[in-house]
Amino acid sequence: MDLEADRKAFAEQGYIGPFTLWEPEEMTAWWKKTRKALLDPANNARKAFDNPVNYDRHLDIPELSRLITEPEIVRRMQALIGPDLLCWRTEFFPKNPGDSGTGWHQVETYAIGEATTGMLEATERSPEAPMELTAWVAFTEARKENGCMRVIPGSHREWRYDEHAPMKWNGAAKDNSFFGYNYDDIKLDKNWDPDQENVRDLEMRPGEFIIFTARCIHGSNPNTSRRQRMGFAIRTVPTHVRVYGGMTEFTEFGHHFDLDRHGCVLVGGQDEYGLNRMAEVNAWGRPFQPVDRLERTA
Ligand SMILES: O=C(O)CCC(=O)C(=O)O
Ligand SMILES: [Fe+2]
Repeated sequence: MDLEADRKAFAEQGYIGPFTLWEPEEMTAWWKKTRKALLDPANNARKAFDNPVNYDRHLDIPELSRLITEPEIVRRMQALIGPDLLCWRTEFFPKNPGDSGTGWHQVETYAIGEATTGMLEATERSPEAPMELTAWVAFTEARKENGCMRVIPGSHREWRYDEHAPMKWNGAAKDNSFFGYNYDDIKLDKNWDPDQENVRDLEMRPGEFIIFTARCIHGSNPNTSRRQRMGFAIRTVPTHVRVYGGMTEFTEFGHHFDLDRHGCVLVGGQDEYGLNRMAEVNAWGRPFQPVDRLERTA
């Protein structure tokens, strides 16, 4: 791991990678086994949310509980936004054959859709440093033809969208919308066209991952192939960020989410702030295993 090179690349591009977490055969076998857990009704009863989009299954599927603390991922994230890190959300991003691409978007506090206040609030702020990261792990092959991620390198330095302006959900993911929301509605300069920028496709083999700030404008290609693409997003914040402050529920993508059983997971370092409700163990009673604390670097 060359963390110094990572920091440099991240400052320039807003993302780093792809890196290899596991070899393709290993990931393919792991995912074949793990995906069954998604369908198991016993697991379903333990879900943190009753929702059709499978948020936060790391709280109830042991394989995913372990994945979020993989040192290959966490150590790289620590080098970018600090040693004390919480995982506040995970999400599956399937693209089935025929699915449209994910439209360009840019967020930071996760004020998505109708919401005008974010789900994340930094209590300590250095405007230069992003306050959130996502590791997007390829559970399957992700090629241009089956919907790999794409980014606009360097776009994290300039706001092109007003993330706190409300958007209407139109019920369907189509025409490069963001699962039914259209970020064109909240573009700051209506004449600016993301497709005219220097777009980079991030093709990955099964078992590879990237790390990015959601401030870096990103989306994905349509799946024009016959193979599913499956990505898994691990979202983290430093411990000084308040997650879901004061919220007990929210509505997103036409679905209702109850936060009763939500907890953040410490994935690295320690939590000296105590701002958030924490999940110490997964639904099977297994403690989460944060990676060793890294030395703070000046
Ligand atoms: O996988 C996709 O299509 C989009 C992923 C994304 O927007 C994210 O992880 O924040
Ligand atoms: Fe995103």
